[in-house]
Amino acid sequence: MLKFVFLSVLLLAGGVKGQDDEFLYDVFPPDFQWGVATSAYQIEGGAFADGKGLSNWDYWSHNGSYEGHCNVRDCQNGDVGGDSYHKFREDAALIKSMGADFYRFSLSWARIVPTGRVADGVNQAGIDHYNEVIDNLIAEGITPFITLYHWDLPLPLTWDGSWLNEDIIEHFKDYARIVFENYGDRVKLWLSFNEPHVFCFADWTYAYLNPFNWTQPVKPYICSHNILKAHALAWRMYDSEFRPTQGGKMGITLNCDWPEPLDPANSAHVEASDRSMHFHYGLYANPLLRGEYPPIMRSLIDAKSEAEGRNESRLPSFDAEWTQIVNGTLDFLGLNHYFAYKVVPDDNNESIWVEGDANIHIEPDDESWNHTAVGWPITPFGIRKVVKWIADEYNYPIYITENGYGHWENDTFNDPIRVEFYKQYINNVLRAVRLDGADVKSYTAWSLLDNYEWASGYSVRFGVHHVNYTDPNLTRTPKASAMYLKVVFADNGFPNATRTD
Ligand code: PNW
Repeated sequence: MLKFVFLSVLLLAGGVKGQDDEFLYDVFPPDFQWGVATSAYQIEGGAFADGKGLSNWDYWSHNGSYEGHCNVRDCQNGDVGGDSYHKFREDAALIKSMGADFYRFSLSWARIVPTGRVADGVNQAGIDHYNEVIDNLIAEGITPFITLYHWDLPLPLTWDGSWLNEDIIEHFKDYARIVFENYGDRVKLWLSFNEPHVFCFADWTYAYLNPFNWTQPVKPYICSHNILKAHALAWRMYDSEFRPTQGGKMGITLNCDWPEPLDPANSAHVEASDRSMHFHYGLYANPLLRGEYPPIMRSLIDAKSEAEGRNESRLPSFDAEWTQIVNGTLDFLGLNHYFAYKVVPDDNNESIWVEGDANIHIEPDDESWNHTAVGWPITPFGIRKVVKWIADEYNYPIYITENGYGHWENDTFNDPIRVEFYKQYINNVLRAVRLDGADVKSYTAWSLLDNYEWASGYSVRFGVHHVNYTDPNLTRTPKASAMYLKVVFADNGFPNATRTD
């Protein structure tokens, strides 16, 4: 009897949700690209090697504390980490054995430009190192996809105000020039920044500045404004000086989780979700594609700033010249996505976080949602919705540059939850492409290997390869998820049930 009730509920749910909620057996377009990702501070180690300068994270993981605690769980640092600085050949072999098309990794700015300012000199040993990394990838048949800035900022620039000091715009451009000059003959895919919304809005752990000072947000918007200008100048320089001979593409990658309306039938809830999307994704995508902040951000923050008695809006504006410079400086949109959350409208939310300015409130997760060991919801439907929203709003090529599953401590090599995570999330990307018509060009799994998960140190593992940190060799071992992705990559999706079930 119970079995019967359970079955009918399942059937009913299937019937109500409709056909396109079902697992889709189909493949991605033939030119779809598959990759795996890491970032410099999270995997390299070699923190003091061969003339590298120090970064905010080198400093921050060793010094200082927040409310009497180490800044990082268990006071861990990235001095050695996975030691990819020395093991990059081994890493490339892992990528090759997965059959990935590309490897997304980031450069340590301080390894190439030790003080962050090119006028102080560049570090030839650092430049040579990445030449070896790139040459080796290409020799292995793997396309290098480089992020210029994935949160590790040369320390002197950090002391100078980091992304709040607009001098950094020119320093970033100078660094980008060195990078394009040295690697652009072989590297054709570039990301300027990884997730400015995280490092501009999160607390000091990510940028070594406290953007909020625990008042209504001003600094996160200044940080974002400078990021947009820095991106635009680097893109324009690439476009005019390097693209004619090098012929690559440059985008930015934006983190965006999915704001699920608490009641999808309530239009006010849907509008709240929409506002959250503009405040997270549109904040950067809109200026770069349309030359201005999303109109809903402009009107809400301007009105709030006036009500707070300010002379100027907390959201800066681009003057006519900057509007021209910033507008139209993307070759593709990057997306990092992990989970969904529930939103409702709230016009009186005094929160100093995004919710306050966006007039939304975040509700507890749906009871039916499972969570990763580290507490992030596992909501595969969210990646389809977020991709569809971006595709509908901007009608632009989308590269999914991160998606993955984090777990406490030493997973065994058998990681069935991660396998299921990839299966369901990638299938939802497939539905966004095949059923919703989104122009998604690529998918990237985060991460190639276990790594330094920022303020969580080594305690959270996102890798599809296990790293044994107690073994001096830092041995890498494929988890079941690496082997599962190998099949999905080879099949370019899910052609039928036999290979991936
Ligand atoms: C990303 N969130 O960060 C970063 O790009 C990676 O370096 C990091 O290892 C990975 O995701 C896993 O955390 C995020 O709260 C940090 O939504 C926080 C969020 C999303 C992404």
